[in-house]
Amino acid sequence: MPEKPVNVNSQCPYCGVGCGLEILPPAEAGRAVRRDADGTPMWATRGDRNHPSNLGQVCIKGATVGQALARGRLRQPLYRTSLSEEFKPITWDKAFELLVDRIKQILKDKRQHAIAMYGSGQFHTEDYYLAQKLLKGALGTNNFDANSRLCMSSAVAGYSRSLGSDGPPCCYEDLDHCSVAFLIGTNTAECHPVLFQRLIKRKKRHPRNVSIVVVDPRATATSKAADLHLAIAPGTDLALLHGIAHLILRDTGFDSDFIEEATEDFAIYAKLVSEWTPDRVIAICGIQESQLREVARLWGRSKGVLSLWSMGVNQRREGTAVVGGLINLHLLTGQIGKIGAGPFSLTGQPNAMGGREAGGLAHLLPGYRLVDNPSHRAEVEKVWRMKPGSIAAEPGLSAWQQVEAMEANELDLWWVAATNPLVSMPNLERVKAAVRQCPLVVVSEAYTGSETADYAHLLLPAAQWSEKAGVMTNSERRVTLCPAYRPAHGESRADWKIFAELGCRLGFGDQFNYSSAAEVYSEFTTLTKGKVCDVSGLSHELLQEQGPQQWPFPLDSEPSSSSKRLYTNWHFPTASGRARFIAEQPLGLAEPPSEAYPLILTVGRYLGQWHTMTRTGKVERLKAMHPEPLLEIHPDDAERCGVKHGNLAAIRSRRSRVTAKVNITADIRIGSVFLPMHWGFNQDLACEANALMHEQACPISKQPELKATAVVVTQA
Ligand SMILES: Nc1nc2c(c(=O)[nH]1)N[C@H]1C(S)=C(S)[C@@H](COP(=O)(O)OP(=O)(O)OC[C@H]3O[C@@H](n4cnc5c(=O)[nH]c(N)nc54)[C@H](O)[C@@H]3O)O[C@H]1N2
Ligand SMILES: Nc1nc2c(c(=O)[nH]1)N[C@H]1C(S)=C(S)[C@@H](COP(=O)(O)OP(=O)(O)OC[C@H]3O[C@@H](n4cnc5c(=O)[nH]c(N)nc54)[C@H](O)[C@@H]3O)O[C@H]1N2
Ligand code: SF4
Ligand SMILES: [Mo]
Repeated sequence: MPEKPVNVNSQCPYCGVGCGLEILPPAEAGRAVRRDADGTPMWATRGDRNHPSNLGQVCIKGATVGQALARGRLRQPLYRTSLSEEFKPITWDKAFELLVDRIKQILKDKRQHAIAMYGSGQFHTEDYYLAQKLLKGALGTNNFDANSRLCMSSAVAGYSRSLGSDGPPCCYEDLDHCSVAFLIGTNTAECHPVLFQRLIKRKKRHPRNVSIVVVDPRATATSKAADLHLAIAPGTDLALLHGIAHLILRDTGFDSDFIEEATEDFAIYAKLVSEWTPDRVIAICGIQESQLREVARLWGRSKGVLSLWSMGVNQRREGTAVVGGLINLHLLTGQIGKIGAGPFSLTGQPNAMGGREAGGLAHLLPGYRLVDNPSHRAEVEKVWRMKPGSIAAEPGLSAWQQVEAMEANELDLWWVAATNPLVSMPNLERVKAAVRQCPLVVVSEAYTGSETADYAHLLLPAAQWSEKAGVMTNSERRVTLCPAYRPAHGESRADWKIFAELGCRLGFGDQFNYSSAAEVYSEFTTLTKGKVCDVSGLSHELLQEQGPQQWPFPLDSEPSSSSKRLYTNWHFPTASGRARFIAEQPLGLAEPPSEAYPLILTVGRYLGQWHTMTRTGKVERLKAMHPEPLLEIHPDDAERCGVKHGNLAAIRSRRSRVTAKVNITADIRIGSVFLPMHWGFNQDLACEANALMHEQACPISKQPELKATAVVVTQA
């Protein structure tokens, strides 16, 4: 065991709901021991009744995670000098020597910005934190970005612009109290199932107390439970939000006390939305006026409006503006900082929130600090015990900028950890060509066979969740300790340990000398003192003894006494203390349909699969749920394109072509088609949806528009 197990409760390592799991040892009284293919005993999981975030509930992924941990693991470091060679095993010692030699050479040439790391919301906070200290502190480059750039960065930017800081202000209990749940760009039923069930249970018990509105171009398992489904045209969300505001203002549903006391820039916003008349909005969005009126009535006249959003909003070239547009409605109606109300981003990955706290994006530093703020840099350097000026003053390369840098031969070392970008990045053919040009590609990975490993020179075996201790923060700002309860496979090591060892070997022995993850966490928490995301009162020990805790949790807080909601006093962390209205004109899609590419492809998720399927693809029950990727297409479009149900179709964009079996369904809007993101090029039924997608991104959040690209569909 890497570390002594501290208890057998943990947080689910899949989605950002962050359910508490109770872990049952293989030989739990009276149960037959299930064994994996390699004979490893399998641990079972069930919902933890004492975890406040899920109260014992769990979905099929969390319930089967134990079956995904041991199969097909990477067990030792592998190396090859060029991609045309086979990998050969090397020792950790050799692997570190190789890294140290290369990095020292790069630093000697003053090319520190030729090093970049691409990390993940599936890191534990300790992994994230030491990656920041290694890159931004020891190496002097801010080129650390994470897959959160493809996921939550529009939410981060949107919260910061409107409210003055990142940080979702709500909690899951708000689902039990809201009178309207406004679900926009989220297929909650499949992607955040335990939260969805909580809402549905309430709706069934008290159907008149809560209305559910879903905004999604597709009919999904989520929209099927809604009172009102607005199947808007893809990319028209901001027009819709302005249209709702227009009617709220006109029909006096707004909260003038709140606007006056707690906001700024209202006049300019009111002027902008006055242009967004119902006629204009319904024409752009493709909905009926009665639907628009109904949703505006619900917003303007209800006690508590809770809006939930995810990738349909964030993955837009105007993602930050759409988040702003949504928060505007909360400010306009005073629906924030109170029970059952507020703008609530549903985080995708289990620790994307912890990543934000630890500064895990190229423009951030730990404790919600910013790279381009000199006093923030100085505060961090002090805690890191690094020379003043160690942290570079400019933000580093974002995810896509790292690809562009490889294209321009500006990166000498690209290190990918806990993400599989050769499936999940947009414009995959361009990514492949760029990565091939990078002289040293390092991939830290838990399993064999990932697509990104095919492009690696040095492959480092990672100990994953269950084999390493660490903490994760879920969507409602709740921090859970995830103990190590299984031995690591082969020679695999925790990501933070790899970063710490490299730091020591690069000559920063004092700064990277940690004996446990608890010690790493303890240093991190000091950097959050006095910040919005204050966790200075937390420690592994406290979390182990008292269970999961929500932040803010300043030093000397009483366990479970922390505030459940932010901004209850109407005071916001902006310069003026007021929240800001954001007035942006809608832009629509970066790549709208055309004569040659008449359909809009959107790419998303299936309930039983997780991303690139390195784990869920190994669980029989989940495989049986979704045996193959399907192209969803409306009957009218299918007829026009000449494709038949169950046959193969070819889907072509300006960048590439893929094939998939056709599923003709009236659930999808005419003019839109859908593919899942899960099947990368190493899967038996490969369907590289992201080879089709473009990389154009929101200029503020730099989050690519992974939800829409123009395609043409024909018979394969
Ligand atoms: N089962 C499962 N659950 C997961 C994951 C997983 O891989 N599998 N991944 C996790 C992660 S990291 C994330 S980020 C979340 C993502 O969670 P979600 O965002 O809920 O999931 P997606 O399927 O990516 O997209 C959500 C919906 O956006 C809609 N959409 C597309 N275009 C538009 C548009 O223009 N406007 C609007 N309003 N909607 C649009 C799509 O039709 C889709 O139904 O899920 C998390 N949970
Ligand atoms: N078109 C389109 N593209 C998308 C999206 C979309 O909706 N549409 N969604 C985007 C979003 S929101 C996301 S979050 C990304 C997700 O995309 P990825 O992050 O690429 O997907 P994962 O399969 O979760 O990759 C995680 C990898 O880390 C490995 N791993 C697991 N645990 C550990 C560990 O502890 N340490 C290490 N080193 N490795 C580990 C896993 O085996 C796996 O290979 O995809 C993005 N791409
Ligand atoms: S809802 Fe999310 S966190 Fe909860 S068990 Fe399912 S995948 Fe895990
Ligand atoms: Mo995500």
